[in-house]
Amino acid sequence: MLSFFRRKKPQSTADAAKPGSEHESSRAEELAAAFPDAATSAPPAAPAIAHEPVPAEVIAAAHEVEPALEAPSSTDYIEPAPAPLPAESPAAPGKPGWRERLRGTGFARSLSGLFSRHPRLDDDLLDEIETALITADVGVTATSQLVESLRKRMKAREFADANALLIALRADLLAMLKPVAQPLRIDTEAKPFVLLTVGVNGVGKTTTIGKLAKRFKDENRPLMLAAGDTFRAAAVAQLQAWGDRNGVPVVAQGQNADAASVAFDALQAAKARGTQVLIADTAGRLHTQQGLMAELGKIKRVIQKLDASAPHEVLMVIDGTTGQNALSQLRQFHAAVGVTGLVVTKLDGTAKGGVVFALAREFGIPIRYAGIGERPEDLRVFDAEAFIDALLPESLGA
Ligand SMILES: Nc1nc2c(ncn2[C@@H]2O[C@H](COP(=O)(O)OP(=O)(O)O)[C@@H](O)[C@H]2O)c(=O)[nH]1
Ligand SMILES: [Mg+2]
Repeated sequence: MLSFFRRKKPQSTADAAKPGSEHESSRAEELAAAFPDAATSAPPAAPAIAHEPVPAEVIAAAHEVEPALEAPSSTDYIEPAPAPLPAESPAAPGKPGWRERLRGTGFARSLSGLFSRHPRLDDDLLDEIETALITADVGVTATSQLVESLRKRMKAREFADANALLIALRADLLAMLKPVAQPLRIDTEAKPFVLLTVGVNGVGKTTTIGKLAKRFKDENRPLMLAAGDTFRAAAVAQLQAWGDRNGVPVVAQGQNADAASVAFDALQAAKARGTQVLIADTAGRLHTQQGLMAELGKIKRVIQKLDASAPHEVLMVIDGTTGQNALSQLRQFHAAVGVTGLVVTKLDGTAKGGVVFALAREFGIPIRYAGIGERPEDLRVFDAEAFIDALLPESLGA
């Protein structure tokens, strides 16, 4: 395990920069120990010792038209790392499958009994389907479209029986999800590939980062995590625990640090070490909290001071139990930072599941992963077929 915690934030920039200040004396050694390969990969202009861990002008300038940034200063991470723990064995494939995990969703439950109660192909069956879809959060517009199309086809005698209608419904639902089932591709040209996670409180951002850390680690990708949720000390510790478990370094400044500066420091560190992927956590915020939403924009701009192409993925985590409110969340976050991918979590348990269709239909933003449990292997690459099959098995109509 390798971890870096900032010892104590200097009181002021002036203090930090004071030659011979307590912050300066041992930094060169600490830095060398923490980043053994930094000397070869850091840009030559970059000073080896940090005098100003958080370039305030960078953050300030991020709000305006920005001047060119000086070569980045480095950080003052300390605490020599204990020996790395061996990574856990790779996530076993084929763990409890989608169908087993999604059985409890509102979608699966409301549709499972429907075809056996209404084996006849008639308007009642369509009405029941309509109610079930709306109840499962598919949304009124999407549901009406689906049901009206089925009704037309039924009147045109396209379906021989209820089972044929079920097959058509499955195909229509699949067609809604296919375009958004686009897995995340790590561009290894980006050094590092910066993944910024966003979303409201409690949706599963930190847990998802932990699961991703395990996944990337198993893929032998050098990676680093940034503890950008500085609102709660527990949030930093939570990320740190995931880092420890997977032998992944975590860059943190502790509670109440400036989230943008954590991201900036982490990106600097990741660049210096030749890290392939950097995942930044952020504090949860309500999409209605304008100040906090603006802070996300600031994090993004500060990151872009070091790499104009970053973040390479803005991954929004959405709680699958949220229902239609997920749509307004995504709208606001997208407006603030430009969401490029989604993770829908908690699809095990009591989620209705239908919100996935509503999101796909309204935004067309790629859905990268689905969270179907709390263990590391429960973050699955979003698979439209597996998802439909779990919610609406073909066997329902048999
Ligand atoms: N059942 C289930 N729980 C999850 C999933 N993802 C996250 N959680 C739980 O949701 C809670 C909040 O997660 P956390 O990562 O702290 O949310 P954050 O505030 O967005 O960082 C924790 O108890 C997680 O274990 C999931 O896919 N399924
Ligand atoms: Mg969190």
